[in-house]
Amino acid sequence: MSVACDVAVIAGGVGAARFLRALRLMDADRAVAAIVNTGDDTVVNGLHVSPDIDTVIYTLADAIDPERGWGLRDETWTTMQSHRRYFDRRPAGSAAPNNWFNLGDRDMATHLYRTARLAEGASLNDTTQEIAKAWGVRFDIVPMSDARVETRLTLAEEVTSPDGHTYQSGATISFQEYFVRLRHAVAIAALQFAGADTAVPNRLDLLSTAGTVVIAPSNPLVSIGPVRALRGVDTALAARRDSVVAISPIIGGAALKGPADRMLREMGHEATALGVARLYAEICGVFIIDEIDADLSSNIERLGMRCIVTRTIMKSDDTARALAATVLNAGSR
Ligand code: FO1
Repeated sequence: MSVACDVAVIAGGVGAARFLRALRLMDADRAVAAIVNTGDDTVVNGLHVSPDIDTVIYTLADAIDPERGWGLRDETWTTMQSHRRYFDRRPAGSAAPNNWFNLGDRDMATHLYRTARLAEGASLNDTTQEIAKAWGVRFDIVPMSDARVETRLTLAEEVTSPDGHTYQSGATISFQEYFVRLRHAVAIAALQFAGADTAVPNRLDLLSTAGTVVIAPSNPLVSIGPVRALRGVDTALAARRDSVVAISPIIGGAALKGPADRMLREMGHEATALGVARLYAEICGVFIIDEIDADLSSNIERLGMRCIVTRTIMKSDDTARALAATVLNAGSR
């Protein structure tokens, strides 16, 4: 069944979740769909974890831990602590509970539910709808595909993780090994989205029928990149380029959170709003940058994009609402 929406947001984790919350603050009745990256998904302790989906749902439910930006507020960690008894008993290479990816006691209920539903044959999309509704979220939260697409990173150097595991230069690892186990403190040489060439995107129709498409202020390479790698996504965006609005996740040459700036440089791009605009020029007609980057505006317009300069750091609810209003005004067709 296809239901049109006013706004479709291509989303990663924290930055996208905050922007979606801004849309909700502005107008809770607007029909909004978020197409969310699942390249970060992982199996931990046998449980299917979808970090970006859960960050979006928990944020929209006002249940997210605001400091960490992931997991639940007022969380407890009893199960995690109880795993410690077994850590030293695991044979090498065992996938039994690790001591570097933290699952809170309450958060775990979400992963148990998702894992059980997937095991009985439900799709990731249906399961996500059920979880979102259970948290009272009215926006349509859509995993980018029901098929497994795995973001993998090739290391540019040898590195030892804080828990003592050494990875050789040239090793290819999962996103969570890079992000959590290695705390993204290692240079990367290559990126791939395994499975993206055959995975069927969910709700591709939204990208054509939505009044406005927004590319959220998320990492352009590992949050937006996996969605764009799916067949038909870039073509659908390019066909309605003038009403696709992107918000730069790079402000003053740095990412607000996470390794996007370093990663851009390592992958041969400029770590500025202009560098991100270049990555989006074919698929996006309006590019929103922060006031601090106003001097980049004319170079961005030379790429054939309309550039809007405004406050993009959603420090207060008022700034968040104002950003959402600017984005929607700019992208309505
Ligand atoms: N991020 C961390 O830095 N450390 C963790 O132990 C961790 C656990 C975790 C559990 C569930 C979940 O939904 C997210 C979690 N994250 C953790 C965040 C997450 O891995 C990353 O922020 C995203 O993948 C990046 O978008």
